[in-house]
Amino acid sequence: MEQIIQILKANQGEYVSGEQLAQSAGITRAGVWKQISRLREIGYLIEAAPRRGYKLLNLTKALHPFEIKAGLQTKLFGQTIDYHKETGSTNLQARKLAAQGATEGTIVLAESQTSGRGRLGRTWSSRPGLGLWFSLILRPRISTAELAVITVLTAVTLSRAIYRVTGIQVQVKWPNDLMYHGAKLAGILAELNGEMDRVNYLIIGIGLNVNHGPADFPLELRNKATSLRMIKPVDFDRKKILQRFLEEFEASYFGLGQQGQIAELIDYARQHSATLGRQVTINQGFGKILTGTALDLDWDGSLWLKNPEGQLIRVYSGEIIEASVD
Ligand code: BT5
Repeated sequence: MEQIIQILKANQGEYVSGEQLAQSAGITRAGVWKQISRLREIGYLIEAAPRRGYKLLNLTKALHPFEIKAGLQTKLFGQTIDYHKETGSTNLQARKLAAQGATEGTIVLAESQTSGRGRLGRTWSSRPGLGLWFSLILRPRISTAELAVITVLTAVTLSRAIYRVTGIQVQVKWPNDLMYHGAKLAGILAELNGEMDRVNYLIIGIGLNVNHGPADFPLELRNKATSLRMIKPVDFDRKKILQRFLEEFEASYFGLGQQGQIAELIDYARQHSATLGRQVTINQGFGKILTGTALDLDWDGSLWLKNPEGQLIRVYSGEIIEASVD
């Protein structure tokens, strides 16, 4: 199928005969017809005319692995893609693949999730074709104490990719949401398999709302969620955002050991923070609630909070349940 679409793409807008396609792909003409039907199912607009052959009129908007891999400038990330038109949760599927030995950099990608997951058992709304719903398999050679940096790295590289493709500058809400003027644009779900001092694998799940209109969100999210298209009225190419993210992510991830790399990521998160300088309430689970002013991010991604008694507290995990609005 890949070969057929490549030939049609190289001749987009022109007819290519069935004979020529069959010869180039080393299959029969009936085989060509079958593949054309499959490509149409995926969403490519292909015209067929007797005696003239096939003409590609329009590319698919679907996130087909060979569309993603074409032109992707990475060594590892996204070079293996497990693609689903629909799945329960890409994080669950990625965990399954990682447990079976999938290599680092493998991604699981879906057009739609029927039970997309957030943190703490919450759900993630993942409407078909409108967003990027995917999970990365990582096998970082660091201790579990250092993992918070990878969440920062994910949020920062996703923000950068969004900026480079769309020109939209988003804010990073500690520890792992991307926001635009108080509305949630993207969420990150990191799930670990390992022991205290060793990581077997880490799954980083990312949900980014791309081409939603307000009515595409469930009612309860309508004043809390946003999409790139709601920020800037453009039909964005999800493939480009994903490719750019994979490139940014890979460069930063492999640069983690280099001096200055982490500081640079933390600096970006500081500069584009939706949290710092604000009065916040943080739920750490098990009934532990902290309040105070968010002062700064430390080198490992932890948050410095000044509580009402004036004490400085370093917070390693939790989630902000309230934040004052400017
Ligand atoms: C997160 O959880 O923000 C992490 C979301 C990660 C989703 C990705 S999609 C690919 C991968 N596979 C999965 O199954 N999951 C990951 P949390 O901080 O718990 O936020 C969840 C809350 O965000 C929900 O309770 C809603 O209030 C809100 N929410 C749900 N869907 C949303 C959406 N599409 N956009 C904005 N907010 C949403």
